[in-house]
Amino acid sequence: MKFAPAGADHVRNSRLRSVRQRRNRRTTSTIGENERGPDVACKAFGYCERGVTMSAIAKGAAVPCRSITTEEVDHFHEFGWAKLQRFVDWAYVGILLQIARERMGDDADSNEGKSSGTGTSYFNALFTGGLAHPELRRLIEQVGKNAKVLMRRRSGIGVRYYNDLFVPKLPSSKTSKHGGNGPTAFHQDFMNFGVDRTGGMTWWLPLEAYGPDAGTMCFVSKSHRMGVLGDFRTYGAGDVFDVYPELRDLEVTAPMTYELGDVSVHSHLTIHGAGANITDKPRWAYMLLTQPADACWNGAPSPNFDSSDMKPWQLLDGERFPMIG
Ligand SMILES: O=C(O)CCC(=O)C(=O)O
Repeated sequence: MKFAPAGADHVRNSRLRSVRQRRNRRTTSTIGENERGPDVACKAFGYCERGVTMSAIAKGAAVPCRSITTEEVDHFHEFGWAKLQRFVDWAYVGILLQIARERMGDDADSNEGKSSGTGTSYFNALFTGGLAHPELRRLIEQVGKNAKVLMRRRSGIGVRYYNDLFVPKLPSSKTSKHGGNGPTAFHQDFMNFGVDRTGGMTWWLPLEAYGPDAGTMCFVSKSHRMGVLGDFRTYGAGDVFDVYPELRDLEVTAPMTYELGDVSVHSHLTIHGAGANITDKPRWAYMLLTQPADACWNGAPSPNFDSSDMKPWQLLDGERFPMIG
């Protein structure tokens, strides 16, 4: 699927330049934490300024993604992860890729900032602010409904938005401004998120078809049953297998092959990793993270949200963490 007509690179580049210039003119306070809400975020992320994105959206499909099946739910609970084939509509995948390129450049390395708190060699992470984008929000809410089904809480507890990010992995053969051009060491996400309970999950959407050469996800099946295994920053030069060799008794999947629209979803307790991207192009991906609706802040600072006005054990709620399922 093509979203930029042939020969339109200069148009895209000049658009990227003008978005950058506009962003440079803003002071930090104009997009600061005091100003919240979709309109402010929409301005901050520049979505309202991008007519081309909106016209691509207008051509998009009515339903961003399909519903998860019972077999997929069972697989997720058994193994801690599931691959959902043809889950997202191709038009939406294209929209995401276009937005990602506009924000990060065609090389996925031309963004001005890097979202903190992410492994520097893993990917060049940039928070997307998707709640502020009407069409992305539709995808987020549709995924949220599926996340509730997938979480399968007997009390019927729903799901909240936690974060969404672009996570391109840059080619390992090239130098990069933002890092993000190495392998993703095997790790568990849970300790990174400042929450008091499990049920969180990451929906990982590749924005093109990719195989192992691009550095795709691998999962340690059933590792979600092994409890909390520490934060990856404490492993030094090694990974979670060095600290918990018993994980070697479990099956590690081969790196996934994703066709366009395929997605994987993993529990925040599931150990996962990815190889380096040995192709000469960025491996574009988008991640949406969800949490159970009753998740509370555990009091530990998290690089994923601003807790300066929060009290330990308060519910993660409000506009920052809206219900999506
Ligand atoms: O994109 C990757 O390589 C890894 C993603 C990841 O580590 C995560 O979903 O927590």
